[in-house]
Amino acid sequence: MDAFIAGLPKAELHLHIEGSLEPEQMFEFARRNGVAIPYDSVEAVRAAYRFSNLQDFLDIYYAGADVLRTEADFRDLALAYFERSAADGVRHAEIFFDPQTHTHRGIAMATVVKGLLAGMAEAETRFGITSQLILCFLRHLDEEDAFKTLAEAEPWLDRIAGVGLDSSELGHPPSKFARVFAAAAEKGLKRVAHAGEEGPAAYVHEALDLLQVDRLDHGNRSLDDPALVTRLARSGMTLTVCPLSNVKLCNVETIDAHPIDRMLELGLRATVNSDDPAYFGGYVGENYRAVAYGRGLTKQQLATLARNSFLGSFLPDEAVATHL
Ligand code: ES4
Ligand code: ZN
Repeated sequence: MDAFIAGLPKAELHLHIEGSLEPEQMFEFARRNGVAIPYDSVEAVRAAYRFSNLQDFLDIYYAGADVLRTEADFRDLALAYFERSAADGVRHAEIFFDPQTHTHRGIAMATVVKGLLAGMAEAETRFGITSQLILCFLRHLDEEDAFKTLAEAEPWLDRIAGVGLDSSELGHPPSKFARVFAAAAEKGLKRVAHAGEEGPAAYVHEALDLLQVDRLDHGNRSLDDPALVTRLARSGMTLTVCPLSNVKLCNVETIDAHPIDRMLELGLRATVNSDDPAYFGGYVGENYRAVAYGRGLTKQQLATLARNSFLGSFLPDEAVATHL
């Protein structure tokens, strides 16, 4: 089964590059940048990764990102992610980055984007893995800050595939960003949003109706609303599901109770992704293995999940066809 999973060509559609910062790399970047970190050892960092909800995790994740200072840091971070993912059979990745996490501490948009683009180019040459960038707005910040971020990204928009929405979901509904997403659409950008991770099915409706999303990140809570499930299935909407993340953030009790196969049975175009692999216990291969064993998935179901990842990607149809 492990060999079958590793051999499946996959796309990863839900990955926060800042969430791929491994503790070892955190120490390395801290040392080379002269930044202090509140941990004595790699083991102490890993021990701190126990979360009871999304906010618990976000507090630690934003603190960890403080070691990222230079273009080289962002390049090395991305390259390490692509190397691990390529080993898991990932052929294409559409990666999120959170510019506001960096611009708010004085790191320029150019530093972040140039570093990530350099890592992406090098990964394509070295590992044959293609990739695209998705700029995420932090939803706990206001609309004005999101507009400012979109303006700062203007010089790079021809190299950014789309915009997304992440961070603290409860209390920050998609409606708060309807105008920013409309502006992004006018610039020809794709749109995705985290919705129905901790928030209610109503937030998924808003993401569809007010943000006009091309893809839904998580979307688990859609299962509470049968009419919404029918709508998502009929429209062929892709859900970027993150099994180990769901368990770590206590949105699903155990991996054995994960609804990934129920989603497939309901006709939803579900995919398997790692979200924040350094924090949640594994890269995309580990997520496939977790649901394969936890839910007893068949090879056919696993192949459907992998196929869905290309169908739901932002690759042009001709490129999708080469992966199927
Ligand atoms: C995130 Cl798991 C998750 N949810 C929302 N926002 C995020 N940013 C990074 N990981
Ligand atoms: Zn996420």
